[in-house]
Amino acid sequence: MRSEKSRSRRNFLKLGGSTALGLAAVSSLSCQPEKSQTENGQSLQQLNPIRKFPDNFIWGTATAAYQVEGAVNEDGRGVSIWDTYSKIPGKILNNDNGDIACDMYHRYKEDVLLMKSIHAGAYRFSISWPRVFPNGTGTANPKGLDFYNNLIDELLANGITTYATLYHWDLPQVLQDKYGGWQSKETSKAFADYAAYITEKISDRVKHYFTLNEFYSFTDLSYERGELAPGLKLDQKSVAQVRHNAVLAHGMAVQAMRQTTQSPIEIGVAENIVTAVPVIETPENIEAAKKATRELNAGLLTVMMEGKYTEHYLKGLGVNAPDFTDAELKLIGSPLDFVGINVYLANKYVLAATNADGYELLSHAKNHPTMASPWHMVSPESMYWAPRFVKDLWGTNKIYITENGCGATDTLSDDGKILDTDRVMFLKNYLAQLHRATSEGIPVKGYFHWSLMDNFEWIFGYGIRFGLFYTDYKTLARTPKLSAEYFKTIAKNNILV
Ligand code: GBH
Repeated sequence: MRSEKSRSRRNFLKLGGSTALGLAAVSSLSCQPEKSQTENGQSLQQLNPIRKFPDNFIWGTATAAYQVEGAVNEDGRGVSIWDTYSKIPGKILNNDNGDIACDMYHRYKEDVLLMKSIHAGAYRFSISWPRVFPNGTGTANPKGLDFYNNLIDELLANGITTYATLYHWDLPQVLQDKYGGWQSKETSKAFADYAAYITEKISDRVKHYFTLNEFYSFTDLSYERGELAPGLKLDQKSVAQVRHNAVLAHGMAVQAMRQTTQSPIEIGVAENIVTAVPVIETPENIEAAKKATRELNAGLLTVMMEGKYTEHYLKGLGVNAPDFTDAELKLIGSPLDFVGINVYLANKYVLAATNADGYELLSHAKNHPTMASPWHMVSPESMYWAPRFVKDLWGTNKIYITENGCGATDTLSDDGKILDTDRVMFLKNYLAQLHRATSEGIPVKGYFHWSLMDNFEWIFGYGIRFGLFYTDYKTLARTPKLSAEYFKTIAKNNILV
């Protein structure tokens, strides 16, 4: 423990030694860089008043339980489908798994200080369902909850607002074995019970909740394409049912949480919205892209916002449409307090068309640039159009960007720095579009960077890094990257730089 600490401190010193990179990663070293930052901050505000974000805009970071916690066999945690899946040879790059990950389970106090050092005012973390309910349902494991209680207390003591995600893909294995996971409404019910339990226990301190994260990933990619846990390749009808059971879980949870909360809370979703972007911003193309965005999300975000499936969606599925009732649709459309969207890219570019749909979807050109993840098309405009269409389509008055960031194979320079100019470039461009949105009055209230630190990147294992902090997976030391300094400058001054 002690040697870990001094190791990370040494790394910090290397980076912090230069005034330009004066990051206060460790509180005891914070005095000097803080001062120059404040002066710097004032001049920034004077120079660029027009670049300010709205007052009280929230700058936070995000992680997910299986990707950072490690400690998979501790304190009574049950097995999740990701424990199982990551152990199947060949599924994960280098056969990596989340057994240790960033070991945040033991290092959360240090990590809260990292957040503080970059002026992150909020933290979006996920709760591991099998830590709290090792068997998915039934008797809770108090030690599992203790970890989150401690984390929450530590965050609040450091002035960091807590945003809890209840499901970030780590389904209890028991529910997969017993019910086929999301193939059954039993899993939806179990999720609602688990969610109700969590709000009952932590709503005295946690006021913001996201039900489930990125439906498409844990439905289609997991049950149809077999790319993510549990790695199934089911038929269309079964997958449509999986999607339906997932949004049903969301709706049931919203209702259940409102019943058990101890005090007023805000509930939303954290969805990887499929974003259609007008390739040329004419009124016709904008209208077409808005229409396309509604249809491209029909089975997930759209039904959660509207409480009904679009005709286009049901027609497209035909006999493969899911089984559902009106009462279920009503639950699925339960009113939310905000909408969270993960924004990484423009999934499609759009032109207006005279066909029946009214739009034409363009795929990315062959040489469209990507970041290190092969799926990650560089498309900063998505950061404007995604929240704009959420507002225009559904009249949402509170939106959070629950994730944005990019992967890289960051390497350390000889003197121990991580000068991730690629990530800084990425952020500058995306945040400029976010600023465009807020300055037009699109009600984005906060931004959570994915991720606080490098972590287990699902099938890419530890091979692709998304952090503002570099994780040394041998020593588990965390070192701020150049992008951490960039984030800090923005978060501290609430201004686009
Ligand atoms: C998020 O997914 C996740 O919430 C987070 O856990 C993850 O670490 C982070 O982003 C970075 O990946 O079939 O070609 O589309 C981002 C959106 C959607 C990206 C599914 C990967 C699969 C590849 N993800 N996509 S593809």
